[in-house]
Amino acid sequence: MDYIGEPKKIVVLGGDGFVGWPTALHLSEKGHEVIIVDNLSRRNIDNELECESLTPIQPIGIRLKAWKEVSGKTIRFVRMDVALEYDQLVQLLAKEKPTTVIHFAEQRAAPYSMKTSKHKRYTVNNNVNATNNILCAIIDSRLDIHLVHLGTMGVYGYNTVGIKIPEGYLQVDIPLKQDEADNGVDVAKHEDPAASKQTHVGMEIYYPPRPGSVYHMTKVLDAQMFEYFNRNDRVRITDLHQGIVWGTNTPETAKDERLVNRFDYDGDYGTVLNRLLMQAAIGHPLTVYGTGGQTRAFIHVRDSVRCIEIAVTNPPPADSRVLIFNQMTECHRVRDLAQLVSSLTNVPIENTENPRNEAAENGLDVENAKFLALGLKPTKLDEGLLTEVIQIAKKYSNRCKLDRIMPTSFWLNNKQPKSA
Ligand code: NAD
Ligand code: USQ
Repeated sequence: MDYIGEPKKIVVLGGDGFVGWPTALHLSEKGHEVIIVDNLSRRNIDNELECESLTPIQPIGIRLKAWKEVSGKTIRFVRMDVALEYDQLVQLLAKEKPTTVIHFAEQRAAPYSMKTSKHKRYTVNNNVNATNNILCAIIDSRLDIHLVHLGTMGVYGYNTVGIKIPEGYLQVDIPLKQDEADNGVDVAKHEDPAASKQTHVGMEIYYPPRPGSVYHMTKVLDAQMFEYFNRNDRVRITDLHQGIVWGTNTPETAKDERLVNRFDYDGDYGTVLNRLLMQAAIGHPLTVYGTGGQTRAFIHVRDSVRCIEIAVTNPPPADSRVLIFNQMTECHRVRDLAQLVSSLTNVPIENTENPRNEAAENGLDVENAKFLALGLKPTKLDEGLLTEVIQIAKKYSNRCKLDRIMPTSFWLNNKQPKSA
């Protein structure tokens, strides 16, 4: 179904990446005008790590040519470093006058962000500057641009709380101490003096952040910048706190081999479910860190692009605070996923020492009512979809570098290699 209504003009920052590329195609398919901006740093990190996407991704020029051939639609590409090339960014916005900017342009791997001080500093510099630049550029452009940012569920942290994680904001009710209540303003004229004073202060605050890596910390800093620039400059912002994305292809990337999406499987960029499925495909023992008691939120890449489309077509009103969605469809414990994959494939599980500094076990329950209310039909993890990813991994298994599967980044200094 094509998008009905006013088509948007959308700049996709980071549109050559794992989520950005299928999103750009999906929005183009729906009739929106799309311009990809990317510095291709992710492709350079492939060179640094000596490990490429399992699927053979084409150079951006070939990708865009293939899309034109397949769909008849044009996506333009601008090579630019959003964290460093501020003037070019302002000029781009002034020239193109987009209705929407989607911001994927960050270093997104938690393990990579913990590798060495160099990687920590790169991740903070790149991510925080990119976000600061895009916010300032929107303000400098004097255009009413809607910024849609990919945040992460990881801003909330993974300590068991016992409540459903709300969508960004938490209602709190703070009891006043006796002296605060005594000095407080009369809330009502009442014969009983004790009852006439305010005893509690209610407010809505950002859910307390508790990032679990330097990468996740940059997303907390992003959220703080959004709060400020939205309050001070009235920038319209949607922040999407996304869970772990799994799967590879979407209906658009599956249209032509040259459009195939990334499939990261290495210890830095491979995320857990795709890693387990790929390991199953080649018969490698399934790498469960620690007890596998970590519970995380997940979303299939097809739903991820749909959620972003929903966010783009439902901007917050002009005077709205930052609109925050939890972009996930289901929660799973790592060991349950491993058991499921193992039972489908007979590949054994191997519990390895956890390279991360994280709770061995945690519960997680997440609110995602906003996307459901706006029409998201969740793609739930099922055997068919798991098998589909295993088939893709099998198809390209000759490209797998076995020595890139085990983790090489550690959260604590005493585990880092000496050369770091
Ligand atoms: P990715 O690394 O595949 O893509 C990011 C893209 O941004 C790359 O193409 C990279 O070259 C580009 N980029 C990075 N810094 C840039 C800069 N300074 N200037 C211009 N381009 C730059 O990552 P992804 O998996 O597609 O993730 C996209 C976004 O979604 C990230 O912000 C990430 O934090 C968020 N996210 C991803 C997941 C996931 O599971 N993949 C889950 C939750 C949130
Ligand atoms: N894990 C294993 N075995 C593995 C890989 C990971 O047990 O082989 C465990 C980890 O210890 C962790 C969990 O699986 O407890 C998730 O790890 P992950 O690498 O799949 O996800 P994470 O590092 O959190 O990062 C990914 C994306 C990031 C995004 C985040 C969403 O790379 O960009 O922000 O998922 S979330 O996890 O909800 O914060």
